[in-house]
Amino acid sequence: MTTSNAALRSWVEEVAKLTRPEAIHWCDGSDAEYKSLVESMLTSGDLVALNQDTYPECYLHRSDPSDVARVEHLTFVCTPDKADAGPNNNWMSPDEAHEQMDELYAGCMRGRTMYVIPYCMGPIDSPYARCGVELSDSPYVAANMKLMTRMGKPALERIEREGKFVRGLHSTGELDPDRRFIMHFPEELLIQSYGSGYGGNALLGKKCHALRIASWQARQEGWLAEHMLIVEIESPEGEKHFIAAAFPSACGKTNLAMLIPPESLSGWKVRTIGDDIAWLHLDEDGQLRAVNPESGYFGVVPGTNAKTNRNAFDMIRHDAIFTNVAVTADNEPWWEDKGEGEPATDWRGRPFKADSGPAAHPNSRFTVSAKQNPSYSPLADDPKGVPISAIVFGGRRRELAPLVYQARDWQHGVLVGASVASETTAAATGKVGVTRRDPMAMKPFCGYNYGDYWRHWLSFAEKSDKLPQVFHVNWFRRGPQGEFLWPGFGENLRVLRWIIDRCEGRSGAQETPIGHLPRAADLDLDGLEIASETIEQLLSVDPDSWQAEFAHLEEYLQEFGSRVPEGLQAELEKTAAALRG
Ligand code: GTP
Ligand code: SPV
Ligand code: MN
Repeated sequence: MTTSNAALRSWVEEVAKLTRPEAIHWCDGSDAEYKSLVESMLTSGDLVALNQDTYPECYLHRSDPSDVARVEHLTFVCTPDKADAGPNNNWMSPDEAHEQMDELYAGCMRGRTMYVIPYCMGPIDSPYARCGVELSDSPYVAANMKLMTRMGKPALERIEREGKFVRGLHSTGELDPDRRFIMHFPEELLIQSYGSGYGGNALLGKKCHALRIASWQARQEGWLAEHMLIVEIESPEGEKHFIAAAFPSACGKTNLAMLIPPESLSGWKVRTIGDDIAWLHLDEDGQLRAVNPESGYFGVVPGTNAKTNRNAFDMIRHDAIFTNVAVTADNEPWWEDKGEGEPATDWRGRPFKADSGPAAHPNSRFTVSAKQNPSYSPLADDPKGVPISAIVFGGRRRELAPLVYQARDWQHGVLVGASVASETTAAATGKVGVTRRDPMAMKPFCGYNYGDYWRHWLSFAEKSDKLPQVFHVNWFRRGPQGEFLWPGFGENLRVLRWIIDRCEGRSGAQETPIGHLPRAADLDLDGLEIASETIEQLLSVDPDSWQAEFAHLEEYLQEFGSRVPEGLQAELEKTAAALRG
């Protein structure tokens, strides 16, 4: 196979000359092709078959133990001017990065097959969708891209029609952490990744293209590329709302997008549009609309069980790739908080020992097609996207941030987004549980200077008077014993309900310096067993702690110097003054 697009043809030739693959395979995205990729990985040992009676077409991939998460310290944005990447990114000059990468790529695919993987991010016939081509020597990448994106022939045909695509070059290399880099060249619409086979480092359509490169393009073109789930909520009366929510990695997006209503709210219906990324555009009426560029999920496995997320639990019972989970004596996948079975072998394939850490890696993942989700919304394929009523930011904060609050207006909402901070998780290498600033949950993914990004966010107020309401949530407040104060998961619908009612002007709130908070009476807590003191605690704002938080935020914003927009600074000063009373 080849293509009528000359730029693609010559790029493939040029890369092959540099990397010297033994064979080149153009992916057509067919089911037969997926099957043969799986077969070849079963032969090579890249995949292990799980119990085919209880988990049909499910496979396990054990990655190199040094290669289990995103590597933020090895991820770079390579712009000619360092200030354009901003203090929020690692930077290298494009010349230096190219030289370094060319050296790594030289001959790196010898004896291997290079897969040419054309993909489309977004519904294939959507004006908002964008295409890319990933060249990779990993069959695991090719198989995952089939599950996660609209991959193959239709994508290539769109590229041939439009002539435009983002280029992504990936090689697994030696999996040596000292020879590992994830490079972005936004001005060349180019991504180069070497030395890792893990999700966000290697599946280049996802974080590299749909967030880092796309956020750069979105700023130039007047839209937003965000680390957001998109969820559809239908009331018992048939009223529909769509909410987009940005939480940092492993902070609850997949779970919220697949929520199952608690019994007392059983007339409500919740459907998933997306679980990780949203591309947001204003339509001709000034309505913000969202598409999910992906068509599959690369989700956190630990914690998934019949009570927390029944939809996901059922979804990963067939046709799924598991990465770095444990295995039971019956050859079923196993993970912490699965709620059934017990591990025989840990994620590294060693006999499980209770005293040598968790059986499944804390960042073990599943890959499945979105079509397998019992709560899948067909609107995920709507080329127009869905109209967004509310934007919700959130983080993992054991203290301080209340269960929910609402921003006063768009400008304040941008400050609320910019003030997101969260405890780090196993999704990226490094220490877990350290609170860090993570504006809009985009710290690892914003492909340009955060100062310019906040300015771009603020500019939407000039373009529309119908922007969504903005909120902040925190499902992760803890009590003295480290227990979660809020039950979370399905019960989060109670908070979404208040959010929707606020958008419709139907529910009450109290004004505080940080924004509008519900009183306990404003939340539907019917059928929920929770002490009233706990609710009070979840809905309290402590001025002293918030003053300290704002001092910290102000210090953080200073890192961005004159790139911080005046509107954001003014909003910060307004809240800080209100907190001082
Ligand atoms: P990425 O895929 O890394 O972007 O993560 P995500 O934001 O989609 O996170 P996900 O929904 O996979 O949740 C991560 C972890 O948080 C899982 O172990 C969940 O079980 C847990 N979690 C999700 N929602 C809640 C909640 O409402 N309360 C509590 N306590 N834990 C939650
Ligand atoms: C995240 O880390 O936010 C993920 C997983 O969604 S990855 O694809 O590795 O980025
Ligand atoms: Mn994510």
